[in-house]
Amino acid sequence: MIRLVESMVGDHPARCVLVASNDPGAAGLRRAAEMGIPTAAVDHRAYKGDRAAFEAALQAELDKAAPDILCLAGFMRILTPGFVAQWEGRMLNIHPSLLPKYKGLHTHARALEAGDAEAGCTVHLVTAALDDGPILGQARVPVLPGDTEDSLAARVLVQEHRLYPLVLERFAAGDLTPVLL
Ligand code: NHR
Repeated sequence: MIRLVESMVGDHPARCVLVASNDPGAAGLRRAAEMGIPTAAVDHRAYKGDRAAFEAALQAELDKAAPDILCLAGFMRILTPGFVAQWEGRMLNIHPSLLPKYKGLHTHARALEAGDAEAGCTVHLVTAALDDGPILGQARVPVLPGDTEDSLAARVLVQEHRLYPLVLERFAAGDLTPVLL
């Protein structure tokens, strides 16, 4: 969850004001806390399939932190149209495929199964339709002989860590033209 700042501090126009997860054991919560960044854990399992109730609890945490931009990363709960509408145009996701290829789950297995020569990741705006929003950036990697799901995922992850901050930097400055790595 990101807040824009009036003037650049360091080398990035955005500041992280909250790290939130549906998994109380997520490593990112611990790392954020170590860095002094506020955290929130909203465990979806407590809401037993009631997505709207889960999202209301999440929204309450977001209201407290008042971010300008949400960045989903490894967030695996499909969001309802009502929640998406609250944040539309201000919510980004990074997805581990070269969209529009392989929306949804098991992207690396599907790329290997198809015999693709290239894989990668995409940052896109989140809309009600899954992995379907406007593309803000993509990074490509080769698929190598002998690749497994894990080896390909690891190669893509290196690029995810390059791509997301770059896209966010441009998005925060109002630039929606795609970043291609
Ligand atoms: N919500 C909306 N409305 N639109 C998008 O584009 C979204 C979204 C929520 C998450 C991330 C996406 C990904 O990058 C994302 C994009 C979860 C699933 C899924 O099927 C699919 C895509 C993504 C995230 N989730 C199952 C569910 O029932 C649970 C799967 C599991 O727990 O393993 O929510 O990959």
